[in-house]
Amino acid sequence: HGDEGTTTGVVIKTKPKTKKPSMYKVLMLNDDYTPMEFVVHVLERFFAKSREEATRIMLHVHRRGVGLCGVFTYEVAETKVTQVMDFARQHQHPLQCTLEKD
Ligand code: NFA
Repeated sequence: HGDEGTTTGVVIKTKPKTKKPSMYKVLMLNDDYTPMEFVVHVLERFFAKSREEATRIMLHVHRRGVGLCGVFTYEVAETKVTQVMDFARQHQHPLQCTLEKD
């Protein structure tokens, strides 16, 4: 006789090894001293924003207290924060930037 039955077996499901990286928001905080034009320059220089978009974000931070500069992987976000803080300090402005898990 041939095989009368149906082959059975346990299906082993494996996970794909790659996974999407956690993303982090870079936020900018308002203060009373940093000039508006300096903030616009920072957004253009470090976040590749157009003049229009940079102005929109700056005014949002000015009016609401905090605003989103961009969302990046951890290493990129940390680098942006460091670059902005160093640049602001070099120009003696108290501008603050922070990172927050998305
Ligand atoms: N509030 C600042 C001012 O009136 C402008 C500012 C905007 C500072 C956004 C920091 C962030 N000069």
